[in-house]
Parts: sequence; C-alpha cells; structure tokens
Amino acid sequence: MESLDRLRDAILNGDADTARTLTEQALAAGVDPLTLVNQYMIPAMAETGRRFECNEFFVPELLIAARAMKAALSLVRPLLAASGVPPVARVVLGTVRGDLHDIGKNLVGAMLEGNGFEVIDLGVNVPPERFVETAREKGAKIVAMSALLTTTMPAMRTTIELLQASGLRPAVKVLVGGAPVTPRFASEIGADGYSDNAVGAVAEARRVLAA
Ligand code: B1M
Repeated sequence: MESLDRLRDAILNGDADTARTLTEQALAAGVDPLTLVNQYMIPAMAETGRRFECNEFFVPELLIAARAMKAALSLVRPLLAASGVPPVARVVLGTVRGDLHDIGKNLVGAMLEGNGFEVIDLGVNVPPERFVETAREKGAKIVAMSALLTTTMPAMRTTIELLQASGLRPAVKVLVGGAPVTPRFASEIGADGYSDNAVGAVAEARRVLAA
C-alpha cells in the first residue's frame, strides 16, 4: 500500500507528524494494528540500524527516527493492549542496566497487556536489584528483560543470579529478548524463555507459566 510505504519513510526520515497522521489514517481505514507494526514500523527501524552501521546515519538520526516511531506507536499501543480479561499473571518488565533502548520493550509490554497480563514496566536502565525487589514486592510471576546492546546483555545474567540468591527462583520465571539475545545465550544464563519478537514473547510467557 503506497500510503503505508510513506509511513515507513516518515519514520526513517524522523518526520513524527507525518508518521502520526499516516498511522491515524491507516487505523481509520481499518488496517490491522499489528500489520502496521510488523510490516512498516519495525522495518523502518531495521533500515535505520542498517544506515547507522554504514555510517549513513548517526545518533541524531537514530534519535529522531525513534521519536517518529514512538509517535506512531503511541496510537497503536492502546489497540494492542485493549483487553477486558482479568490478569493472567503479573510481569515485571524492563530494559536492563546501561541500556536506553525501549521501543521493542514497549511493544512486548503492549502485547503482554493485550493478552491479559498485568505489566509493571520499570522503564530503561533498570538495575538487577530493582527487578528483584519489584518482583518480590509485587508478587510477580515473571521477570521480563530486554537488551539491545551486546554490552548490556550480561546484566540479564546478573539479574538471574540475584533472583536465585534472593530465593525467588524458580517461582519467578525469567523471559529475555532483544536483538542481540540468542536462544543459546538465554539458555546459558538460565532464562526460562526467549523470543525474538513481541508476539512470541506472549507465547513464551504462557509456556513458562504452564511449565
Ligand atoms: Co541504538 N544501537 N545505540 N539507539 N539502536 C542499536 C541497538 C545497534 C544495533 C545499531 C547498529 O549499530 N546497527 C547498536 C548496538 C550494537 C551492539 O551492541 N552490537 C546500537 C548502538 C551502538 C547504540 C549506541 C551505543 C550509539 C552511540 O551512542 N554511539 C547508543 C547506546 C545508548 C544506550 O542504550 N546506553 C544507542 C542509542 C540509541 C538511541 C537512543 C539513539 C535510539 C533508541 C531510542 C529508544 O529506544 N527510545 C537507538 C536506536 C533507535 C537503535 C536502532 C536503530 C533501532 C532499535 C529499535 O527500536 N528497533 C538499533 C538498530 C536495530 O535494532 N536494527 C540500534 C525496533 C524495535 C521494535 O526492535 O528493539 O529489536 P527491537 O525489539 C524487538 C525484538 O528484539 C523483540 O521484540 C521486539 C519487537 O519485535 N524484543 C523482545 C525486544 N525485547 C524483548 C524482550 C522479550 C522478548 C522479545 O522478552 C522479555
């Protein structure tokens, strides 16, 4: 759809107003919100990353693309999260210590909410202690961590070790994800579940609760 290719370009070019307007128009025309996210918004961010790697884009371009992505996503997120079902379980969610990337984490949160989970979103740069304290205080059944930098992935292992030391494991299950995270890494650090996308994160949350 031509107008939706323009949405991808608007995000890529950091044009938040156009991205918002095109998203509004697409939703009003009945386009499925998840199609918008998966076929136009996420590919725009992937292309942003590719240009960054080739030195065609620098941090300012990443920032304005992220701002446009968030503007578009803010319209879609409530639709993904809309649900009248009582909570399946409480999930403590966050991007790990040292890491400020939150777009993927926010999508995971919206999909979990949309599927009946209660999500306590701790935001970005979350220290391991905070994940553990919040899980204990709120009686969460799942700690869900996102990392986008190879340098911040080790904070996932530290958080799992702290959960173990605090006596909360194995009652609190751990889900991990984010672009550099692999199934192998997830298994090495002792995570219970892993997904490379937000829809899969919901399936994994259900699976680990049933295990
Ligand atoms: Co950054 N950045 N960034 N960045 N950035 C990456 C991650 C990078 C791959 C770009 C590149 O080089 N190609 C690279 C990391 C390299 C590496 O570690 N190997 C990188 C770098 C280097 C950096 C800085 C160091 C740059 C600098 O300052 N020199 C810096 C670090 C800051 C920090 O965090 N301390 C930095 C900063 C930034 C911005 C702030 C400018 C901005 C983030 C804005 C924001 O998030 N609010 C930014 C952006 C936008 C990106 C890219 C371009 C896009 C990320 C994104 O939003 N993708 C990214 C390149 C890329 O990923 N291709 C890049 C869209 C999003 C929907 O996907 O987050 O992968 P994603 O989430 C997916 C899945 O991964 C999964 O589901 C989501 C939906 O499908 N998922 C989970 C995510 N979490 C999950 C959790 C789960 C399950 C699934 O269970 C719990």
